[in-house]
Amino acid sequence: MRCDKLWTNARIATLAAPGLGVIEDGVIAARGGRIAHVGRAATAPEIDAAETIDCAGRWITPGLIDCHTHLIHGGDRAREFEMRLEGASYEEIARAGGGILSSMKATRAASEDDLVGSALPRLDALTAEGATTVEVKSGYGLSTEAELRMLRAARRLGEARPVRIVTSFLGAHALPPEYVGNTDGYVAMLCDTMLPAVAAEGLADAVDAFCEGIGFSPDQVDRLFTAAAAHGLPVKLHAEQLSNQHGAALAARHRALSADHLEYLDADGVAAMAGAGTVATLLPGAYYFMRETRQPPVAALRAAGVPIALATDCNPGTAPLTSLLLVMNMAATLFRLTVDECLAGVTRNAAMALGIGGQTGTIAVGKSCDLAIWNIERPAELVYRIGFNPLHARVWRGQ
Ligand code: DI6
Ligand code: FE
Repeated sequence: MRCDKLWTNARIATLAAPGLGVIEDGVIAARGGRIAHVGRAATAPEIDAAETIDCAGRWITPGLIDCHTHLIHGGDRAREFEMRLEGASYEEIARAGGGILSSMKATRAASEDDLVGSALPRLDALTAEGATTVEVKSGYGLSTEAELRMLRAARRLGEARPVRIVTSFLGAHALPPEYVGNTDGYVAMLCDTMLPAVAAEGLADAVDAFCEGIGFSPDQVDRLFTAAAAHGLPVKLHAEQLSNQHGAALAARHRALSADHLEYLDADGVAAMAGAGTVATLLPGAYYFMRETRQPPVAALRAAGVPIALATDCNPGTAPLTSLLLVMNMAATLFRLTVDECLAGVTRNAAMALGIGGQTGTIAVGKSCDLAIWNIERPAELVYRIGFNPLHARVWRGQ
């Protein structure tokens, strides 16, 4: 067979079979940006490659996927972090005009170029650790014009760098000041004006919301999700982060791609997610940064066969984090995920959480040739080390 590129002498964690789907002494061939062959060298067909890369025994995993970020935002909240260290709570800061609303002000004041420019270093930090797909949410604009600007900036990230950007419209992130006392009015505007404008420009790949006592109620989210379906857009939800609003079950009723956070998820929510094939996206960086103590029900998710994804939640308020390697270590240390679960969480299951499991997330014939090549002796090292980056090379769409 003919191909563009051939990687030889590799140890491969394909994530395409139970466990890590390991192939010792493996080869991967790419043609037209897709994987044309993967398997053991001993049983490989004759391959005529334009370029051959000897991996010298290095490990190859699927390119990593960060399936939940708020990468685009104006400003930062380092001062609020200091206030929290001095004893103020997240809620107190929010009530004093800080929190999501302070990021909203900075985001509204930023041009599209500003938003792209400030997000690129964060994106570069993720890709420097092998990320080949990154989800980016809106949600700090909270007006039609500013939400569109955020999503256009997000799309531009994917033109500025060799990485797949998947966008989520998170207009239902917080109540903007213009609608104080009128949350239902804001939700109606989301459904009738903002979402149609976003959909008309093709700026969102999914619709997300923050279902919480301090966010939007299940009823309000239900209205938004019904409108999303009318536009043919899949949904996902920030659910059960600070309290149990039964948001995950609501998300499952709407066949959500994922429900995210889930510290307060109950047994009914787990069962609903299992029944709907909704991925559980855990965000240990936010749990750590907010010094949460309530753990997501990992054992129940496992027992029910709910796929678990992991992501940074990169955002200025609760997770100023741009390392999927650190996320894996946190998931193992704080939530007791296994090494295999951590790796599946930032590859195969993260792709499912974005609805692109058929395109990427495992090393299998026909998928996009998205790879991370590592200077490690065993996969556990990717989860074990803290603050050390063993990436040797990153391949996106065969390049
Ligand atoms: N949950 C979170 O933890 C973040 N957003 C959300 O819906 C917080 C975002 C922020 O504080 O800026
Ligand atoms: Fe989030």
